[in-house]
Amino acid sequence: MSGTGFFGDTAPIRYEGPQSANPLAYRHYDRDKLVLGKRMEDHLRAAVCYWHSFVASGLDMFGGATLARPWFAADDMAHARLKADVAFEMFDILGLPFFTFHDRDIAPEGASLAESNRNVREIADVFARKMETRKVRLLWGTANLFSARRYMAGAATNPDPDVFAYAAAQVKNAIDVTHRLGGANYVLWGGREGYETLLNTDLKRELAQLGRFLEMVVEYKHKIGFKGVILIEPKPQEPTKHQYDFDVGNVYGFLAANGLANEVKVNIEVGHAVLAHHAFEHEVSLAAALGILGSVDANRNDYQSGWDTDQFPNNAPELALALHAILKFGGLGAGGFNFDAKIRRQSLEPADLLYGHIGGMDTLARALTAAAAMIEDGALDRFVAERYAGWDRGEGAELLAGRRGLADLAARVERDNLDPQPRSGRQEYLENLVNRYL
Ligand code: XLS
Ligand code: NI
Ligand code: NI
Repeated sequence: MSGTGFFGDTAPIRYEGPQSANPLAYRHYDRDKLVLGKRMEDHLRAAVCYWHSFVASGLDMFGGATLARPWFAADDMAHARLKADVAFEMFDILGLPFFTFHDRDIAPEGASLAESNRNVREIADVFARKMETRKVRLLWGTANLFSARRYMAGAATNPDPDVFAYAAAQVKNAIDVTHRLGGANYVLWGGREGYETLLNTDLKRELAQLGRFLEMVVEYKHKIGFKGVILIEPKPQEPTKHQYDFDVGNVYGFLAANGLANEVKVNIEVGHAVLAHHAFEHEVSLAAALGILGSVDANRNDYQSGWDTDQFPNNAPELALALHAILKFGGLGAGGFNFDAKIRRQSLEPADLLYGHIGGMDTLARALTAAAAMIEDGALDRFVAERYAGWDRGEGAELLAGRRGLADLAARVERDNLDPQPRSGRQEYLENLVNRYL
């Protein structure tokens, strides 16, 4: 036993293959295995998130904390350091290449924002020292602009410009820290950027405020030379009734309206797609088509509950189509798969944190393998390519290029007595085909 002893004498998790019955081994995640010529680790770029693993206490609407953690004893810097020690011990055990955090996850709030920001920077120094001797890197940092009472009516979209200013000061510090730690991205999730009722809300103003805030973030990123990607994380509701960053399509419209579609991408969360009544692969494919696919928050939702249950992914067939879309797009680039997932409140043991991540990794690895088989076989992509082949040549291509107008088409259809014949979409055939790769 070494370090804090929180995980006892647990050795680093290794790949043991699908036959292994060891619950503390990867059965499918084989980090160096080449998939389509690239290491699994480099495809998935998986991250442990700080908030669910080291901050969440098991509390829900009907009951308090269930998880006992030594660093919950006091909300001070000493306990924040202990929390960091345990976090890095878990990164070592899991051997995943990245982590993510909110400013408020890592350090206690002080008596003023200056003190809070100082606390965050101090723990970031602790991280930086730990990262010197390790391979683990920061996938993204973010600021918590939703928990504190001051943000109850929004951060950037607050009716009070002082709250906007306070949020800006908090975000500046979080970007500085992310930059200093070499973060690959910076995330903005607008948990309170929305409204409860139009009776007290000036929606048009709030949208303008949100646009200006984002513009300031992009300006600042360039000013300090931060090379990471700015990501918006869409979510339709919860905590607010109506959230402005509803889904990928909404975020794209907002970015385009503010001239930021080339500057900002999206971090798509599986459970948020579900809350927006979309399939996850729809959100991924739409973002890829619009050129704003950035990163993924990997989790799953309970389909009956109607809220964001943030469970670890454990259904590979369900994720395979999204992985297929990501592979077709050429991968996530600077993005990755962040486990925005928490163990259940009855999962009391430290090992439960490991089981959640191990299962999540194996699920992603299986989905990746199936998606790679889809790509290698090519039958799915060929079917779609053939279905649209008419647009690649002749009049289809001329049309898209803008060289035909309504009158030209009307003349041709009448002249040739055109009578298009529908062709089967073959959904069942394709569904069966997908099942062969799983
Ligand atoms: C909440 C969001 C949050 C973001 C980071 O639903 O998923 O955890 O990922 O602020
Ligand atoms: Ni998330
Ligand atoms: Ni979420």
